[in-house]
Amino acid sequence: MKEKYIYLLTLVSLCLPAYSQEENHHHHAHMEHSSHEGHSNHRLNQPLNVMGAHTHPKGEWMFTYKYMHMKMDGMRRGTSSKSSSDIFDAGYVVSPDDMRMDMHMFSFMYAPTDNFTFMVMAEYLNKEMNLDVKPGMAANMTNNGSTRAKTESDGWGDTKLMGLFAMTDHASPHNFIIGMGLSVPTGSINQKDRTPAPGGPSRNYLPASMQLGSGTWDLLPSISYEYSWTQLSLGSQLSGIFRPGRNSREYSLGDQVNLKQWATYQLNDIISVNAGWGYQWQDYMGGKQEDILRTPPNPMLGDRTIPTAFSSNYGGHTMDAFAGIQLHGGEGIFEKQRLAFEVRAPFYEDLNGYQMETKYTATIAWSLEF
Ligand SMILES: [Cu+2]
Repeated sequence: MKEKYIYLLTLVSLCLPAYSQEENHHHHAHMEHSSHEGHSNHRLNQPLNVMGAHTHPKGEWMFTYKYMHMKMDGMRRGTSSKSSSDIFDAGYVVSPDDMRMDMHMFSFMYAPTDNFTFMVMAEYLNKEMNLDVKPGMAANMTNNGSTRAKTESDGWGDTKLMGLFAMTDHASPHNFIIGMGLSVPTGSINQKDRTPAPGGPSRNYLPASMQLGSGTWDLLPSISYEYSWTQLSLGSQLSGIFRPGRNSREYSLGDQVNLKQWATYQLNDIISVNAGWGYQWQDYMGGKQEDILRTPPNPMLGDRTIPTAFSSNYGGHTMDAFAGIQLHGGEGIFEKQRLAFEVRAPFYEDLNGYQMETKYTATIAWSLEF
């Protein structure tokens, strides 16, 4: 536990010097910048996966709809890929094979003052996971002889509330924001579907990775800094998810620390492009998932049911890269709108225990600002 907070502090201290150094140039850059009309657009250029790194001037509001598709395929242990038969050899009876998640996110931002912006976010999720069942006796005893199974869940996820404090002026090329958020457990952790089970498939609780929410009240602190020139902006954000306590099913998803760095470039009045990278650390799952079968009905089949049932198969280190393109409204009725696309894929995954590999995430978003 102590180790991870030291880790967090180190990341914070890496981010801060960048801010204090920039401060020296503040007045000069500000003079140059205030004459440039397009500047206020910059805060809408940010990559779609970066949240809470911009605020609005007093009285302004913004609505965003995002659609996200994520694909996971195959298993991994640490940094090496594993096949389903590797998972069976490790003693498991069932192995996840591939998974997809589709997410509809609705967010609303409003700025009662120049220094404070409030944000509410809701999400609707649909998840599907395909499973491989160990052939032979295991498939016969738990899955009517079939080596394939499919599970699905859908519904509303957790709702996030966020307060964003702008530490710099809106006309300034500096954009320094401190965010404090809360994730309200509105998402279900009681989703069930037909799974392989003793005596044949039956309706059972799905593992945490197939549930819609965390089940815990989570704290979402963040600190973001971005510097904008006329066309180019460079930003970085450190954020975390901290989950005190356990949920009603006696587990808690691992705490998370995220570091993201990005560059955006405004090509003309309409088009901007962005690219960046992120590092994510997530702790092991806390506690144990109650009501999930961990031991196969017959010891002859194997020692363990499925990797997702075990807390030690959650968490790890991931680094990913992302790139996006955004279309801004230009003039007329589209002036206050934005259409954005983004793709994101990991280039490094060091996962705890046995887990699915993430392949890519694609996002499309539409925003309206008033
Ligand atoms: Cu906004």
